[in-house]
Amino acid sequence: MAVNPKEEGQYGEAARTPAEGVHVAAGEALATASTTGETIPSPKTGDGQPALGENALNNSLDHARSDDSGCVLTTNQGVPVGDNQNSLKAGLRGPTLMEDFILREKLTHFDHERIPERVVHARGSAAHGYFECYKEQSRHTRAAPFAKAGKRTPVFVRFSTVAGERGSTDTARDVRGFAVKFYTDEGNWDLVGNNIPVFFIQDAMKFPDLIHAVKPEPHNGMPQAASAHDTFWDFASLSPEITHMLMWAMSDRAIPRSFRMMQGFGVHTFRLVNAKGQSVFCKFHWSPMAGTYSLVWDEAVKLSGADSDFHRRDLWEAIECGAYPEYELSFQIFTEAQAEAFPFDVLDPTKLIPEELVPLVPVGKMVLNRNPDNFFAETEQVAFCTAHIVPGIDFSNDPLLQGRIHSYVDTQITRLGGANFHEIPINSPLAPLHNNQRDGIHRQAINRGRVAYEPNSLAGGCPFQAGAKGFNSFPAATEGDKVRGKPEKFAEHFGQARLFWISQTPVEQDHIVHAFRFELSKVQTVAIRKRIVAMLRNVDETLAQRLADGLGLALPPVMPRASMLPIPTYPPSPALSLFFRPGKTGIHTLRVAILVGPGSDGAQVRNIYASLLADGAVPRLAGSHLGKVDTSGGAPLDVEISLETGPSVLFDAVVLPDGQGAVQQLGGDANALDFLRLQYRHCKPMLAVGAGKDLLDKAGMPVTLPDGKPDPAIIVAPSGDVAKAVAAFKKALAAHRAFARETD
Ligand code: HDD
Repeated sequence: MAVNPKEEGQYGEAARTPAEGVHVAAGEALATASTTGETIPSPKTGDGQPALGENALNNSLDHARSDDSGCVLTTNQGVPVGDNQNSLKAGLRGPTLMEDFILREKLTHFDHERIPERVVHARGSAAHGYFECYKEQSRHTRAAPFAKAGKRTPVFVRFSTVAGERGSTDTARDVRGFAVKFYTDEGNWDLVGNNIPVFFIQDAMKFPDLIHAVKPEPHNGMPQAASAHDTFWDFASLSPEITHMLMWAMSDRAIPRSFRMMQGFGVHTFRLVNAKGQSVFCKFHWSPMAGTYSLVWDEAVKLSGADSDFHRRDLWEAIECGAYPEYELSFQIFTEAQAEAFPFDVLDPTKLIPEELVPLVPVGKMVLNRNPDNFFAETEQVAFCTAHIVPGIDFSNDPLLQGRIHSYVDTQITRLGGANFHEIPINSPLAPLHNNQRDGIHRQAINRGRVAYEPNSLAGGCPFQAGAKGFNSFPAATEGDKVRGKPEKFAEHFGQARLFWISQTPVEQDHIVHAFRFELSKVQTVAIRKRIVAMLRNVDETLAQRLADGLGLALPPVMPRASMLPIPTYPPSPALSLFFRPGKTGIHTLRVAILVGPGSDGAQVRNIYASLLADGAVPRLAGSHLGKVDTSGGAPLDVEISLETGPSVLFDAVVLPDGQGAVQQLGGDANALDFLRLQYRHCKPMLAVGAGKDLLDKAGMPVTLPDGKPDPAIIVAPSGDVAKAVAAFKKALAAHRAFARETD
C-alpha cells in the first residue's frame, strides 16, 4: 500500500502504477510500525496538500515519462530484441560480427551515458513542488506567482554542495545551493540562491579564481569536497572581501542537519517592478518550517563514512512518507533612497541587510511534495540560470549578479550539449513558447511554416511582440565613465563580519573558532595561517586570539585595511543566530534509535515506539544484530537495524528501555557503547528507563552537566508508567540538542 494516499495521482494514469509487490515506497517502512503490526497514517507537515493532478508540471512531464512494465525489450529504433545475453559471433568460439547492430547500439549508448558535471554545485538533490501565494503583491510586483492569494505555481528545487564532485559526500563543510525554478504563467523564473545570505567575492571577475582555489588542488586532485587546504586559504587570506562569508562558512550553517532545515537566500539585491512600471529593491529569503538546525562537526565527519548520501536520503524519504518540506518566502523590500542611507552598499553581495533594519514580509510558502522520477533526466539535466527572470522581477547592478547573467546560460551549452537545453522536459516552460529561434543540435520542436523571421507579413506578423504586456527592463538611470573599479563602501570588509560574530550565541562562537582551527590546522603553509589570524583581528580580537592559541601562533600584527572609512558598528542581530528560527514541526521526521536486546521490556518498547511514531518521529529498533529478540513480556521484537550498519550519527536521539538481559548484551557490544558515547558527545537527547540507566553507566555517561545541574536532555525514569518521561524526552528532541553538555 502506498504510504502517501495522494501519490498515486501524481504519477499520471493508474496504468503506470507498478503492480502490487513490485515496488515498495521508501516511506512505507517508515509508516509501518513493525512492532505493533499496525499501519500508521503518514505524518504530514502543514496543510498544503495539493489536489490530485494539481501539480501542473506533473502533467507537462507526462509525455516524456516512460514505463517498461509489460513491454518487450527493443532497440532504440523500436525493433524487438530476441537475445539480450549474447553477442552475434561467427561460431560459438569465433569473433564477434561487425553486423551486430544490437550490440553496437547498446555499447555506443553506454559509452556516452555521462555528461560533464556542473563546474560548481556538481552534487545535488532535487524535488518537485509548488509555491503558494499568501496575499497578492501587485503593489510591488506584477510577477505571476504573486498575482493572487492562494495561487499555486509549480516549482522544481535543487539543493547542492558547491565544491565536491558529483559523487562526493553530502555532509562536507560547504555552502549549500538552494535553486528554485518557478514555472510561472509568464515563463520560467529561476531564483538561484544559497543557504547563506552573502558571498565570497564582490565581482564576477573573481569567480573562476575563487573556484580554482577551493576545488581539489590541480596537481594531485585533493582534497575532495573540502575547503581545508592551502590553495583555498591562500586565496582567502589575500582577499579580505571574503571575511564576512568566511564567518558564515565556518559556522554550523555550513553543515546543515537537513536540506529541510536550512534557510535560502537570493543573496543579491533584485528589483520588483509593478504593472505601473514602479520599482523597489528586494532581497529574497526562504525560511524552513522545520526550523534551522545543523550537525556538529565531529558528527558531519563521521556521517561522511556512515552515509555519504545523508542529505539526499533525508529529503527523499521525507517526501516519500508525506512529510513534505515547507519553506516560507519573504521579501525584504527597500527603496533606493533607503539604500543610500545604509552604511553598506546594497549592490555588494558580501553584505546583508539586517532583518532589524528592513523587516521580512512573508509572501507565500513552498511545499516540496514529489520526488523526481529519474535522477538524470530531472536532477542532473535541470538548468538554472539567473538570466531567467519574468515580468515583475529585474536585476540590480550588483557586479556579481551581472556576471552570473552570462555564466549560467553559457555553462549549459557545454554541459547539456547545445543551445536547445530549454527543450529538455524539466527545463521547458509551462508558458507557451513562440519565437524565431531555429535548429541547432538535438532540436525537438517541429516548427511549422516558412517564416522564421520578424518583421514578416507572410505569417501575419506572428509571433508578435508583447509590448507593454511583455518583459521590459526597468529603465534604471545609469551614469559615469567606463571604469574597472569598485564603489568606496565595497572596500569596507569587516563591519558585517563583526556583526555576525557578535550576533552568535557562545556555543555558535565556539564552533566558529573550532572550524577555523580545524581548517587552518590542515593548511601546511604557516604564513597563510598567520594572514588569516591577522585578518580576523579586524573582526574581533578575542576570536583572533583564540584562533592564534589554537594554532600555536603568536598574535600577528593586524592586517592593514583597504578602506579609510571607519568600520561601521551594528547592534547585534538576533536573527543571524541559528537558534532564532526553531522548528514549527515538533519531532516530525527526527530519527530515534531504541536499543533493544534479549530481555527488553517488550510492552514498554512498543508503547514508546508507538508514541514517537504518533508524533511523526521515525523510531527504529536497533540491536547488536538483525533478527528477533525475546522480551521480558509479550511477543518477541524484530531488530530493524544492526548497530554495525546504523551508527549513532544516523539518529537524532536514543532510548534505552528497561531490561537487564538487553543491558547485559549491549554493555558487551563495542558498537553499542560507541553509539552512546557519540550520542552524548553530539549533545543528543537520551531516555533511559529502569535498567536502561545501567547502560549509560557502562558507557561512562554522566547524567549531570559539568556544573552538577541535571542534563536537560538526559531523561532517566524508573520502569512502570513512562508517559511523563516520554513527554520530557519529546520536548528535548524537539529542541534537537542540549549544547550545555558539550565537551568538545
Ligand atoms: Fe553560481 C551553479 C548559486 C555565484 C556560476 N550557482 C550554481 C548553483 C547554485 C549557485 C545554487 C547550482 C544550480 C543547480 O542546482 O543546478 N552562484 C550561486 C550563488 C552565487 C553564485 C548564490 C552568488 C551569490 N555562480 C556565481 C558566479 C558565477 C557562477 C559569480 C560566475 C560568474 N554557478 C555558476 C555556474 C553554475 C553555477 C558555473 C555551475 C552549473 C550551472 O551554473 O548550471 O554557471
